[in-house]
Amino acid sequence: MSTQNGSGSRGPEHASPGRAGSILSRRRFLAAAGMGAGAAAAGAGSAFGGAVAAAGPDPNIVPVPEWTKMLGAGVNANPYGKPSVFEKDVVRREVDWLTASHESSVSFTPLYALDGVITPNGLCFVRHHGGEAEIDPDKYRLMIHGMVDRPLVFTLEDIKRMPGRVNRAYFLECAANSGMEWRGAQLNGCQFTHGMIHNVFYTGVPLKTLLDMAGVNPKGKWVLAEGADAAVMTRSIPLEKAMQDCLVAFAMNGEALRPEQGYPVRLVVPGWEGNMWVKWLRRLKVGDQPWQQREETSKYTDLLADGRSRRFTFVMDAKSVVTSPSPQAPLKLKGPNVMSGIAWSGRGTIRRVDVSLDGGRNWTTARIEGPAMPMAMTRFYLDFDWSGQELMVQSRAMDDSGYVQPTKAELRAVRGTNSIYHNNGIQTWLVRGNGETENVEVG
Ligand SMILES: Nc1nc2c(c(=O)[nH]1)N[C@H]1C(S)=C(S)[C@@H](COP(=O)(O)O)O[C@H]1N2
Ligand SMILES: [Mo]
Repeated sequence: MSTQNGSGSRGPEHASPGRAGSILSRRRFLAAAGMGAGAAAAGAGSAFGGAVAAAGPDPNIVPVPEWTKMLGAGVNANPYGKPSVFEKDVVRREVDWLTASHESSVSFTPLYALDGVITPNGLCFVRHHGGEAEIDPDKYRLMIHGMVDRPLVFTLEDIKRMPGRVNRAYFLECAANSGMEWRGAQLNGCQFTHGMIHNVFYTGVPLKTLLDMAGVNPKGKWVLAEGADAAVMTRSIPLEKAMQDCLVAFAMNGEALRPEQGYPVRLVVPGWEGNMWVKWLRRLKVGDQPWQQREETSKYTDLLADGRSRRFTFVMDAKSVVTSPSPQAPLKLKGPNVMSGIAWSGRGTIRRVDVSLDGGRNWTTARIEGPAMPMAMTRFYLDFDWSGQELMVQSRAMDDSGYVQPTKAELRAVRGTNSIYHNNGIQTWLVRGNGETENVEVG
């Protein structure tokens, strides 16, 4: 960062978000950080703990560290690379009381520690109903049958040599994400309140390609997808969606699917609830009506206040969360800070994210940074100045269909509190004067 950027006139370039804090422009940041012209003397009140003299640092201020005085490990010390040992706490976590067994359970993505838009493969949350199937790729088979002209069986090699392979980034969100929060703030960390989501680049073949090879009967309206795991996870997918953008994927982020994500083949159902993304995909059957499987009737269905249920709520509505600060990522320093968060929508592309520092009274539009792709996780930032006052941090996503993420109160007014699934209400984090951050709700 050059000190020259601090010179020049100071325009009224910062917008006030209200009482709770102030938004930083780059120029104001340099001034606040003591990096502007005229603030170059050592220790001149820098928010970054000591600027150095304009003549350059005294080499003795920073002694040669121990790691410079010896040879490091060889290039192949880890044939499959691992994160730094100092990042050992950045892991998936379970919530002990949530489920009765580890085989039918969920581990959560450590969103608070991640940045950018792609979830690293080893940190993608895992949701199993019958444990992880271990499938020999040579013995893997995918069958297409039902209302088709030619029932077909594919090997993995068949799928990999099909024409028309694509790469697409999509979020996968379990419909139960934030489900524990329907009746009030409960879990202290965005890993647990929002961590049933991941966003990776899939490589695969459009499901349409396979269905066209089999020749769908004109009466065919639904596709049944079945997994090869002990749970035999089975879901009905409208043929229209199957033909539109579903993928039969064999790779994530450039490498083979991880076993816990469905190796060697999983179904990708962009923008729709995670449960439909059948892992260890074994069978696709074409029919003229839905099969009314357990996971699309008694489960993944929203029970309303009057006892009726919403039927087939497949699309995941727009949602967002501030990942830092958050309970597992408290604010550490006063002065310049970067608020970071994610937004996504199953209806399309995230167009705008607004952030509030005072519990929803005043809003400022955040900076969307990096690719904003349809039905994919989108990153937003707000550069802000924290003087140590209490904050009530919120974010509100808007997508290109015009949909605006609702408050939890708005959501409950329509859906009641019987439901577990499809909670996309606005999250509030209370940041205390010491930086500690808590999951709360505003009335
Ligand atoms: N075969 C099979 N597919 C499955 C499941 C399962 O238990 N078995 N769980 C579903 C659920 S509920 C979700 S939310 C997603 C989770 O995908 P992930 O484990 O890659 O995060 O997979 C879905 N596909
Ligand atoms: Mo799920």
